[in-house]
Amino acid sequence: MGTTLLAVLAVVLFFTIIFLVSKASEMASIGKDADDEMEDRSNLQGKLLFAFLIFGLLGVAYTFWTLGPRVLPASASEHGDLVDSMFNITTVVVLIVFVITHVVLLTFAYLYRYNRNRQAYFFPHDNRLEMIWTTVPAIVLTFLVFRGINAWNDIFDFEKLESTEEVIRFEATAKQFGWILRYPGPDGEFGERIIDKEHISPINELGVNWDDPNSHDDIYANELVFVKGKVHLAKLGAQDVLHGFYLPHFRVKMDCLPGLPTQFMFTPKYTTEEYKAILSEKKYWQQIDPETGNPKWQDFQFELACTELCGKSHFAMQKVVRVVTQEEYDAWIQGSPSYYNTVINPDGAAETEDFEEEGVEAMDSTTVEVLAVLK
Ligand SMILES: [Cu+2]
Repeated sequence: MGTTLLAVLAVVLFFTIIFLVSKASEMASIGKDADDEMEDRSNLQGKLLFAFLIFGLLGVAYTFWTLGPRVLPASASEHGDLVDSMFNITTVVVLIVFVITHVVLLTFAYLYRYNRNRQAYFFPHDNRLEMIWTTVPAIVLTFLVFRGINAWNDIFDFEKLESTEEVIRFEATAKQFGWILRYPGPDGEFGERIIDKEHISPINELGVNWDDPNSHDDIYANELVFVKGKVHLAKLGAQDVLHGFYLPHFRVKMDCLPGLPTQFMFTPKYTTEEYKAILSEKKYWQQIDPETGNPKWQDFQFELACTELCGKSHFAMQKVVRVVTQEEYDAWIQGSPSYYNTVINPDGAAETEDFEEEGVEAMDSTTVEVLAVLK
């Protein structure tokens, strides 16, 4: 509150000074001829614009200096380095253009301010200049766009999935306000979903067909667990409005749309522990967090967030993401009870404990029988 008041006072003071200076110069010009007056004003404006340039550039440098360490740390996924390199190239190109144009604009305003002894040079058109400032941006932008298209094609090349043996698949369904995260369980197959009134209910929000034996070991997780070095395929959807599936550290961002499934493929590069070790070497992350008393890197966790302003509790759409080794992942899958066994059919849970070995086959033969009868 105190700082806000100070900031408001500073702004008011700044404009008052500007107003008084201009008033004073107006008073001083009384009695002078028109040329004198014009010269005085031009002088003042030229100097102010030049000062604005210097303060502005210092401000830019200051923000880079202070906010730079807060940008997202190194990419935690393989394709993320490509995204980062495009971001960096674009930032450098834009920064160079920004600095050159502003230096020229504001320095010229000062250098060529009104002077009664100087005749303005009439310079309406120049073909060479037109050519330069048309072709140079065209070439640079074409380069950026082509790099972007190549990166897009590379990141969304789903044919890669066919040549990959083990793909970790999971489903993230967004709703106001949370995520339903589903893993296919030990059998690696998702249970079928039927989106209709008969299947969707408060305890079956996804409309899973429980007659499909693949559904019986599906896990509804409270966090996302990834395996380092494995290809992951996220199947995304939404139940109400637009949401955004965002894994900032993995450079993954994809909209979740009601009625139109989307997907994203990525490969984590580090486990959470390895990533923390990387952060622990950065000065910003070594700072002590006043809330916990620990260095910032120590309590670091990857996160899933929603990036679509989807309603009043949009901010609460957050989940923890853990990246682990294959063994830890297998143990987690084995140790997580399936939704079917805990919610849909809790009484049968004991009998189907060996579901993974014999259960699937037993179920399969039942399905075959049912199908035979139906025929
Ligand atoms: Cu949302």
